[in-house]
Amino acid sequence: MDGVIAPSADRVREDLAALARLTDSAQPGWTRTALSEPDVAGRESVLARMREVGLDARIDPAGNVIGVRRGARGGRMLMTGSHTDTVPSGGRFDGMVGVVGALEVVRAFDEAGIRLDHDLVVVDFFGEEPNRFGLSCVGSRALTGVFDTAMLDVLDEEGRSFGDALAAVGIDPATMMASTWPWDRVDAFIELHIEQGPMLEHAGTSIGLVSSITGISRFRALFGGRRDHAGTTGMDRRADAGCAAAGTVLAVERIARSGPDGAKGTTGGVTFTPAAVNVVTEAAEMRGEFRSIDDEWLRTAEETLASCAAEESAGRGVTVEMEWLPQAPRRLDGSVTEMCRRAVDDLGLSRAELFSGAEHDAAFIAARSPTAMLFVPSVGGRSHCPEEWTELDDVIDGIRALAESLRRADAVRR
Ligand code: HGY
Ligand code: MN
Ligand code: MN
Repeated sequence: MDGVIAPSADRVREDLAALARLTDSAQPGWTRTALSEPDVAGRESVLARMREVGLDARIDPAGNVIGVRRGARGGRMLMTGSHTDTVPSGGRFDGMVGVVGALEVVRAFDEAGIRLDHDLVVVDFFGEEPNRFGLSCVGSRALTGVFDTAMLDVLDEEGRSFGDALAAVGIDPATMMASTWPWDRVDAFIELHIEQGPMLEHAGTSIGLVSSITGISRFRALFGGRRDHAGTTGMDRRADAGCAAAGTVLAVERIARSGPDGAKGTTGGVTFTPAAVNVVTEAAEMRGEFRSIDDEWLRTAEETLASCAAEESAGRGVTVEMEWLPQAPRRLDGSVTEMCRRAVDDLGLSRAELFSGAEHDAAFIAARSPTAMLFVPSVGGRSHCPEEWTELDDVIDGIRALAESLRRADAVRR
């Protein structure tokens, strides 16, 4: 079956292109990082598009853009959407496909004369990617009531607090938590997203059904040494914070390589102070993460890294402090995923089941309401880079699968 809706490839192409134009042109690729001007413009443009397609739309106190298509019965809700912020120099599809896809589902439902019983809620979640303060999924954390207000005091490299950075883009940190959603009225959340890995393309498969979303343990390590002259201080008299950090970077790689299948470890940033070629490094800051769907392994990896960092530091007379921000792996809902599976089969699309090594707002929503995710293939498995690409036909198949899945979820009476 072709499905009863007919998404328009032209509209989807134009919506993706319109978002792609809102980028920080000083950087290569596509850059619309949370808290930046292009991100504000991006969310404003999504708000305008939501209104154009007839949604009752607003930006909530946590910066999420939320649009509602009223259902025939009301009261109960189905939710879909994703995010439109990007990593620095990222691509044009990560997150955008789920937001643009949701808007196209609304237009296609209207054209097909489909009115759901449920209210259909479309969300562009604020700040999904880790921001410069190290916090991701800000909007979905606030909507699900788990935003940690201690984060508001975290400082960026210029000494500005996250709370002030939010206020500068019109988000009042004092009222952010007022965004909490009535999750007991949401019967299903379904997020359409690009795979960001190679599996669907290798298998020649159209749709991925996501079983679980990875857990993540993010950390910040601060190494404290002593500033000295690089030419006159003997190698045995130094407290070089940079060397302790470098040893810890390699430990992250070693620990992840010896982890279970799918385990990952990455150091995403290291800064040395002073950054001067002829001064022994006094302080080093390192940020990184481990990922796995095995929560127990994540705890072990945290402990192992902490003892490696302590060892690298102690031998050099350096101090080390580590802060962890753990996020548990999340299994998605079996019955909503089953509805998606049937929808995909009825559409005659091929499918595979896989876990997500990428983080998603869906992991937070899944703690509150039944949640499923649909993936579409990423060319070459590339993502978080300018080369990130998904063929338009694959995006359209994903939109058809999303629409059919929502119709099935709508048919379940509560
Ligand atoms: O970092 C991630 O996994 C995601 O793409 N936000
Ligand atoms: Mn991403
Ligand atoms: Mn994403």
